[in-house]
Amino acid sequence: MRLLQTLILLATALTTAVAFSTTATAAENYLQRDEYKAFSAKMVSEHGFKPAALNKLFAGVVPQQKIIDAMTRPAEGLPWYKYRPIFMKQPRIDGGVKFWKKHEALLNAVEAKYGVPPEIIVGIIGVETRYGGFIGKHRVIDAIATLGFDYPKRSAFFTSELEHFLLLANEEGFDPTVPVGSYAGAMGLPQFISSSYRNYAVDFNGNGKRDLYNEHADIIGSVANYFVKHGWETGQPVARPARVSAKAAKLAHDDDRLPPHTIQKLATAGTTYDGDKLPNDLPADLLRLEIKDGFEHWLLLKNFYVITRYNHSPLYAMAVFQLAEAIKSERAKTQPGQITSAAGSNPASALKLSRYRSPRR
Ligand SMILES: [Ca+2]
Repeated sequence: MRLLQTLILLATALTTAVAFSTTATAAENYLQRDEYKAFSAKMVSEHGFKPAALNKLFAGVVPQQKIIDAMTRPAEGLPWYKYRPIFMKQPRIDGGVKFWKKHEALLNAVEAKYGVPPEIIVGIIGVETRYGGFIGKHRVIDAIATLGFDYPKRSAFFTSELEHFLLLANEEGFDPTVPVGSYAGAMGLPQFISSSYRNYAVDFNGNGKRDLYNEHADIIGSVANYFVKHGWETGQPVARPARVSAKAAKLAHDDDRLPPHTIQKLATAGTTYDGDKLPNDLPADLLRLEIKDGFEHWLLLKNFYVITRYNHSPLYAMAVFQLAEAIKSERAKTQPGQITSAAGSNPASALKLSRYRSPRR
C-alpha cells in the first residue's frame, strides 16, 4: 500500500516536474534570486549539500501566489462563533469515534507511555486533517520556498523551515519533491512543520523511520511526544466553562499565554466554573470567546496552554478540546460500562456536550 502511494505521489511529482520544465522559465523560479543564492550557500557550507543538486531541485520550484494569499487569511482570524462550527460537526465527531476504535490499542499504548489521553490526540488529528481525510494539496517545497523567499514578514522562519525540510528529507530518506501538505508546509496526519518533525516526531513502531503520512504508530506517538515536550501535565484538566463577575471579566484575555493567575485569585474576583473544585493554588486563566451576542468565558489550566503550543490560537486549542470532549462523549454512548480516560478533561464538561452541539445562541 505504502509503495503504491509512493509511486502515485512520485508519478504526480514527475508530471508536475515535466510541467514545470516546460512552463517555468529562469525568471520564474528562484535560481537567480539573492534569497535563494544565500540559502544555497548556507546549505553547502553548513550541511555539505552539492550546489548542482540544489540548483536541479530548485529549478522546478516556482513562487506560488495562492500560498501567500492563503497565509494572509487564516481561519483563526474569524470570531469564535464562526470558527467553532468549522470543526464541531457530527461527521467529524463520528470520524473521531471511528479513528479511536480502529487505533485503540495504539492510543492506549501511547497513553501508557506518554500520559496524553486518547481524546486529545484524536482531537488534534481530527482538527488538523479530519483523521487523514485532507492532508493538504501543496508541495511542501513549493510552500516553504515561497514563504521563505517571497513573504518578507515570515521570511526568516520559513527559510529556516526550508533548511529543516531538506535535512529531514536526507535523514528520513525521502525525495523532497514528493511530500504534499498545507499552504504553510505542514506534513502528514498531524501536520508537523519540518522543524517539529525533526525535533518531536517519534518512530513509535520501531521500524527505523518516522513516517507521519502512513504509520499510525508514529503519527499517534508523535502527537503525544509533542505534548509531553511542551509540558503536558498528565491527569490535569484543560478547561472548564465559567461565569464571571464584571471584576473577573477584566482578567479575561483572548490570546495565548501561560496562566498568570490562580484558582483562588479568579474565584475571589468572582469566577465560578463547572465541575469539581480545583486546588486554590493551581495556575489558571480566563479566556474570553466572542459569541454572537457578546462573550462566553472559560477557565483555563496549564494543559490548555500546552495545546496552544501546537497552534498559538486559543480558538484552535478550544476547538481541539471541544472536539476531543465530544468524541469522548459520543464514544461513551457505544461503550456501556467502560471507564473512559479522565485525564485532561472533566466529566462536567463532557456532560455539557449537548450544549456544544446546540445551534448558536
Ligand atoms: Ca516508524
